[in-house]
Amino acid sequence: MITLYRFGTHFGLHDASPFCIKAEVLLKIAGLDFETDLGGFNKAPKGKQPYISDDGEIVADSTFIRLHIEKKYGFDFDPGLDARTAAQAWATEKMCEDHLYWVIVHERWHNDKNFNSGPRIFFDAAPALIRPLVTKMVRKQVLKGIKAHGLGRHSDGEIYVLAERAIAALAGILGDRKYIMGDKICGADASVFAFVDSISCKHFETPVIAMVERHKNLAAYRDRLRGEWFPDLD
Ligand SMILES: N[C@@H](CCC(=O)N[C@@H](CS)C(=O)NCC(=O)O)C(=O)O
Repeated sequence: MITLYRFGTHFGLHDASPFCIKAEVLLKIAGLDFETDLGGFNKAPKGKQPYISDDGEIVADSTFIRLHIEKKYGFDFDPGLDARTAAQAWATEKMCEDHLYWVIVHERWHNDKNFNSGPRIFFDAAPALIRPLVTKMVRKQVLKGIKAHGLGRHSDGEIYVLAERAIAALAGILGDRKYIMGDKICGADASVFAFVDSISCKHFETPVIAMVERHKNLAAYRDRLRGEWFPDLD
């Protein structure tokens, strides 16, 4: 049996973490049975979620989860894609994960209003006496991480310029296709869906939402895939 360790449903998203949404969608695309555990963060081998336990074998990181599924179950996440399209699929998902991800983190953790209505809830379980200190410390660490990546060194305006280009690139790649690389679903769809859904989450106040909504094809793709994979969400 496979157990997927993730954070949980928050902010109207299937998971607060786009990587956890991606991992779950990968398991669903592959048609594997799995159960979910929302209490495994303190045992996460890389200090991050998602990770899975597959009959006791621990695999951490959404991309290594994909590689594990490919290897152990012989599942092809790039069905029928030629080498160039498969390469584009990989580059597209990594743009989401290594670039757009940091826009999401910035919008949720840097902006006070969004932080207070969002990530602050992660600290509700901390003892009241130390909660403010822990919250402040972790927030500071996360903001340091955005700076270390590089995105956090830009002004808000500059970050939005970059976000807009990346979102336009996704919409351009999608065009009038059903899925990101064609008429068949592929591994990159798990990532593109997860990041587009997360970055346009209406729980938060950010101009990035309008950037997604302007691209009717991308917004429709997000809504359709959300309905397919997470029909129980609002
Ligand atoms: N490369 C990892 C990234 C996972 C990741 O960044 N997870 C974040 C949530 S979005 C996390 O667990 N953060 C907790 C922490 O850093 O303390 C993957 O693809 O799974």
